[in-house]
Amino acid sequence: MLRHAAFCSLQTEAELECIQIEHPKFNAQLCLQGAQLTQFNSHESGPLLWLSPDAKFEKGKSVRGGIPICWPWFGAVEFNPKSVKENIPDSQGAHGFARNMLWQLHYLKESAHEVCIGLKLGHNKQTLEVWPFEFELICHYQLSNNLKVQLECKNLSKKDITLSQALHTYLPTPSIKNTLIQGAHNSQYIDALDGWKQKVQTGSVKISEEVDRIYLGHKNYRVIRDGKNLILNSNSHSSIIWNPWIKKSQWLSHYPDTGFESMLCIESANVLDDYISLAPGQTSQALSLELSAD
Ligand code: TA6
Repeated sequence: MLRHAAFCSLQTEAELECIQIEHPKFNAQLCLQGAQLTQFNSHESGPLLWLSPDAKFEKGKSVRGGIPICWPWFGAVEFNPKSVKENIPDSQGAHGFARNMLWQLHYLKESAHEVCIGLKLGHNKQTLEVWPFEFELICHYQLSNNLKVQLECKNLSKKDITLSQALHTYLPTPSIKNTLIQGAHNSQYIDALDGWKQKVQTGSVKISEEVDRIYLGHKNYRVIRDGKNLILNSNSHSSIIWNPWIKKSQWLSHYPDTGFESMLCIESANVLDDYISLAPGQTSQALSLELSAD
């Protein structure tokens, strides 16, 4: 498919194969590992994603930045509802296996207006050892001046499956101190840094310390920052806002000590009571996000 593509080519970045896209409206980098969009630069609005300056492109490890796909569980296994975690060995790390595995190119459609790329991951010996279900996972990217992502799963098993998931989006900001996140006023959230207490958000979210919060209910966010604002719309009924701040920045992998000053994560998710259940043969309503600037 790529051999005859007008805007896309396969490039090797360290240990990983990535699709490099040079389109009249944007350029982007999409790694086959994890189906991870690592870079997206709109010619109209500038970069819409943050990639760590210390990012490493290593086999079997998610790249620090862009949009890691957390699936079929989000966060630490023990963080999940019983029906999700009962199928996962405790030894497993955070955020599932999909972001560390090699996906296949499923389709590619190019036009002067946009590039649509689909990537697919299916069950295999490795996944079945960790998660005893047959599945087909497809991630659809629709890239133009802005970006749309849709993640859908088909249950190929003969039994119900339950899962949690997130599009773990890293967003750039010129200065975290001058950044406000609108869209969660009066919403309940779980504070992962304060004993998982349930709290209520008053006004915009400001980041002046480590923040790791799971917001409950459907949210669309506007990130007010120096320069163009970012708009992140999603169809999920849970979302996470995260910034590691000073202390955690010093031990996070492939992340500079000052990284917290120029990024934040807003993660479109289906977690806690918003987890996904699929009957045999059922396809999930896609977890979708649309990211733009204005
Ligand atoms: O989404 C927030 C979070 O769960 C944080 O607690 C932090 O661990 C972050 O994800 C990054 O996780 P990672 O495994 O990619 O380093």
